[in-house]
Amino acid sequence: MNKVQIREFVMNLGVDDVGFVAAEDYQSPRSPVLSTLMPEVRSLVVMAFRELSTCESQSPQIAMSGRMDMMEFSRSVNYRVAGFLERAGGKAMTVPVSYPMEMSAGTKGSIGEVSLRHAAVAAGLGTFGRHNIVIHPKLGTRVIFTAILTSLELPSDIPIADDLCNHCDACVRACPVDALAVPGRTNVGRCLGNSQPYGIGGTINFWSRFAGAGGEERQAMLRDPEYWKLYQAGFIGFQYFCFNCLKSCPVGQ
Ligand code: B12
Repeated sequence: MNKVQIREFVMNLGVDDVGFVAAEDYQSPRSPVLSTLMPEVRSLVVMAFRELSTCESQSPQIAMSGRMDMMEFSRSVNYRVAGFLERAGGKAMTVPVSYPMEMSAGTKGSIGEVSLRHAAVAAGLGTFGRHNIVIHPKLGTRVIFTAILTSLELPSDIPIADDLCNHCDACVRACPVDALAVPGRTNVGRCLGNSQPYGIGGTINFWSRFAGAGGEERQAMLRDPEYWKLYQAGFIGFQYFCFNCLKSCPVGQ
């Protein structure tokens, strides 16, 4: 099984782009070592999915629904590509868009098992932009990644040497909480508070107040839209209320 055959299979599924990285060329200092996830890993197949125009909607419901459509498609693609690699004699393990993630005080729920940005850059699928996310040469910033870890030996694609960011700072200005003020470092706390108001922080805050509230106040809290939004986020998974740095980027649009 070679890269050309895998590429053909992946692209025929409707994926927007695919790249390859030998395990030794994947470097993400803060992420787990790949062999702790899969001792036999030799390479990664990294796939790029175009984010729909839904990300432009003022309605957070429509915006997140488009992301969920893409995530559902990417899960099915991950499973099918992993099956293809396993039928070819390799072992394969899928890496999701974002969750499940390790949730602990140590990582604060902000470190994935595999850093898909680092994998994408190493696979020649893009370069880091001023917004600290990856810009793809054709799709621009409107791109989401998944990956498959495999025991098949696949050589790395050539990383992109050009800087794909035009340094217009549109993303910096578009961030409502100034989380991109320092180049090369997203202020995670600020970004999280704004983009996932009903995530772990919002949930802890709500239930802490609930624990200290009296009977009537509790009744009122459960009838408040704040609780209804927490309830919805609870079964949706991570629910993003901000796509600004992604949608404001003019590259490729
Ligand atoms: C946790 C997480 C978050 C957290 C924390 C982010 C963080 N610190 O990494 C929060 C909630 C803040 C977040 C926000 C967003 N996220 Co997010 N997130 C993730 C997730 C699940 C894990 C990231 C991780 O492991 N980080 C920990 C380590 C790897 O990061 P780090 O080393 O601290 O970060 C370094 C890089 O940014 C790097 N870096 C920055 N610039 C440069 C330049 C060069 C040259 C180099 C080499 C490195 C480099 O250095 C940073 C500091 O060390 C990934 C999915 C995944 N499994 O990778 C998606 C992911 C990174 N998120 C993504 C997106 C789209 C978003 C948001 C736009 C939200 C949204 N609506 O979707 C915002 C963007 C915020 C921003 N502009 O930074 C996409 C990015 C796609 C892309 N085009 O790059 C990913 C890859 C999901 C996916 N499957 O595609 N995210």
